[in-house]
Amino acid sequence: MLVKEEVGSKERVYVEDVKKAHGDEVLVRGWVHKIHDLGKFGFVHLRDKTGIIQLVADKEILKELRAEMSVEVVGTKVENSKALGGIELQIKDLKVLGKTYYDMLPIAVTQGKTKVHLETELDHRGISLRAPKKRAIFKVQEEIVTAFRDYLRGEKFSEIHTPKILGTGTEGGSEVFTVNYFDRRAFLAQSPQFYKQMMVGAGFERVFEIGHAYRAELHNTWRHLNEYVSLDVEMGFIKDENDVMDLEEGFIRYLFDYLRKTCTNELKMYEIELPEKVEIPRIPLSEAHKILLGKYSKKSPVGNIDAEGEILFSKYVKETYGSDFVFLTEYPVAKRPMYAMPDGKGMTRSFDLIYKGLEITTGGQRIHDYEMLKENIIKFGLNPEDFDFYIENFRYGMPPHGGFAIGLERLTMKILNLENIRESTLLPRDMKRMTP
Ligand code: AMO
Repeated sequence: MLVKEEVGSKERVYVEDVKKAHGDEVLVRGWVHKIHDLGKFGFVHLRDKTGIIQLVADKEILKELRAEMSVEVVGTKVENSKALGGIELQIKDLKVLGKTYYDMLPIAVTQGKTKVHLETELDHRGISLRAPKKRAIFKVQEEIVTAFRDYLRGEKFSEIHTPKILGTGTEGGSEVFTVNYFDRRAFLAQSPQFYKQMMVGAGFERVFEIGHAYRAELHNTWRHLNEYVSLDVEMGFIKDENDVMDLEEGFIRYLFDYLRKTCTNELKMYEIELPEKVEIPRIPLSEAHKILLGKYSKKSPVGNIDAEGEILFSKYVKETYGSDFVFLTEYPVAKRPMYAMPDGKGMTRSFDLIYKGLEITTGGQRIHDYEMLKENIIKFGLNPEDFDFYIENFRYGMPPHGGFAIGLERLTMKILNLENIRESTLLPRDMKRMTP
């Protein structure tokens, strides 16, 4: 009975479809999730990408099975109210597709929460991700990306793909990786900032990109990665930065509705109830500073807010407005990049979006006037010639424009209330990790 060459010529049925599949017999494929040996027979849980189903196996089959081997099974459907999903398969034929070679699994896949150190989990990603609760994180992440794409396409945005190897840094500062590019030095893109603006001017008007960004930050924290996925947006013909915030707020609403529909089980696993109503207050940074000082005796760095401030201010916003989100606006010129549009009062038309105590977005209106941009680059102590390719785009009628970027891993982490950004990163790159 065991290890037949050909189990059957039937078409494979995914676990979630077994109940509604035609006929009494079905063919399923997947991994041996759990084995419960009762002597004369036993129960085996089979896991595929859609779920887990109970199989009833006889003694002969049981003795051949090991946890996590991959198998193909033809079984007869039997209703059983005690089984997962109310149905089980009585094994008729079973074929081992992928053997196992281990003494002990490095991670217990069957536990809801793998009880190992995060680093061990990351060392063995190919097996740790098999745990349904870990897999769920990336189902949610996949749906965030889909929602982002669907929402923006619905708003007439075009998807673009820009280079990650650059001749100059984008965001400035020291947080840029250098790479050898033949006989020259090149940089890894810190963001698609210049290119997304360029494409607005190139007639695309509204663009978005889902791509990697690189930051040589010397921060080994729960919220920093050295390579992350940036959900970038740029739109032309805006009135001011409020149009950009309106767009992002619209996306968050769309996203939550979308996740409620597509990730019901995953959200349940993490006991997450996404709010039905999303209305995000917009508060100037200076006001946030006053509130932090008055209410929590918390001093903030000039022109910014630190990690502790973000957490405290989120608490205040939740209590006062009932919102998990807050836009902080009116950041000072000196604290924003040279492309940020000044408001004429020493501040910029830029903002951050804080979600449950963590910055997940920076955005704003950009300078679109050629002369003003050139002057600003000089004011920032930079050489306009180094940005020739960028500022050239501003000579030919660049419309007023603005945009934002969301860190995908940060957004995923906060939606699911995870503690460390590495949990919502498939294969994290941080100061210590370059494998797997
Ligand atoms: P900023 O540098 O603030 O802005 O980055 C935007 C968002 O990207 C995410 N992020 C990170 N996530 C994980 N690890 C990191 N080291 C990291 N650095 C940034 C955060 C952050 O809010 N060009 C502008 C965006 C714009 O104005 O359109 C920019 O890159 O979620």
